[in-house]
Amino acid sequence: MENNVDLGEVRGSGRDGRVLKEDILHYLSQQTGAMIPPSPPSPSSPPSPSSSPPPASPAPPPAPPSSPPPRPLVRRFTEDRTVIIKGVQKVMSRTMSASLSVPHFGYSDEVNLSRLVSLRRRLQEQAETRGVKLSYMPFFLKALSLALFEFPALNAHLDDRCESLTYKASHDIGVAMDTPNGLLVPVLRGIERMPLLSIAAELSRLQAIGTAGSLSAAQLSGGTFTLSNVGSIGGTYTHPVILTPEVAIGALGKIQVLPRFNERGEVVAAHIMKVSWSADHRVLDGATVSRFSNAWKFLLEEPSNMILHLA
Ligand code: CO6
Repeated sequence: MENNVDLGEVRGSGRDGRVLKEDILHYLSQQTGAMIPPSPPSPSSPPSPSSSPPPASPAPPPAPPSSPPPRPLVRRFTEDRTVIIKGVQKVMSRTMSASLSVPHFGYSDEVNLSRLVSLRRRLQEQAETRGVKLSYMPFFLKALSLALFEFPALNAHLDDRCESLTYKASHDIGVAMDTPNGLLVPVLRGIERMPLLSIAAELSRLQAIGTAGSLSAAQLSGGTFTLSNVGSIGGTYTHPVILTPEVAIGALGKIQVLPRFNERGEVVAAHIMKVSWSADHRVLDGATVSRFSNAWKFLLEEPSNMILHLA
């Protein structure tokens, strides 16, 4: 009653699902993000925030590195609300509904990025001295472009009636971005001609414009393939939706340190990322997408292989 808690919303851990005091403290800690001690204070001195200030307590210990960041306070609505679907959401609703009329198939694999992780660590400082933030995306994009050279059928546009497929010469890659205005997909144009640092700089530039909410219609259209790094937020496998008239899309999961066997059969800690491709089954088949995915994976698992492709 002191905290206006609806007991129906609290999961009881007592016998027959009874709600105990710990359950309420745990529930309150989830609502406020506050750290509540695991064991309740003695029953003779119940907390009474309204009548007396809480006793001074030592600062909570720092969270271990693996624990998720504290969740922001969520304001609960007490009444239904209806909002109008407009702006970016409206565009998303229209394009995604149209896209789902395309027969999609999914293909997934995992990529061992251990070598890429150490390579990026080595190159990061040099990139910074040139004023460029070098994340993993530029490597994913460069490898994508090299794999698309080998499999041009994935860098193509299909007309509405499925009568002609246009193999696009330029690799204009849409990158899904989580912005304050919602999901936007600006296009990095001609990445097949761009060195890694230029891709990194262009990505940061578009990210800044996207965050400011100033991407133009031209910057948001005309992609030939789309890549979504949703793993920078979380998740492993997903099922991305093709942005027509493109014929394929890739979504990347979170890079996780997981046990894997090395070539000597020993268990080692490896940086693993899952990738999920979706492709238009009217013009692409599983074997082609599998070979394309292998080519992309090969370049990322042994990034020195990309050197062979430098102009
Ligand atoms: N795993 C773990 N950590 C990651 C990953 C993955 N996959 N990717 C990036 N990061 C790290 C990255 O290294 C940065 O850490 P530091 O190096 O320590 O600084 C950090 O996450 C932040 O990276 P940042 O987002 O700033 O840069 P990045 O170039 O990797 O990504 C971006 C740029 C625009 C792609 C990204 O900011 C973004 O918006 N990602 C979300 C895209 C999105 O919303 N996709 C969903 C579209 S809908 O796909 C969809 C099918 C459905 C699920």
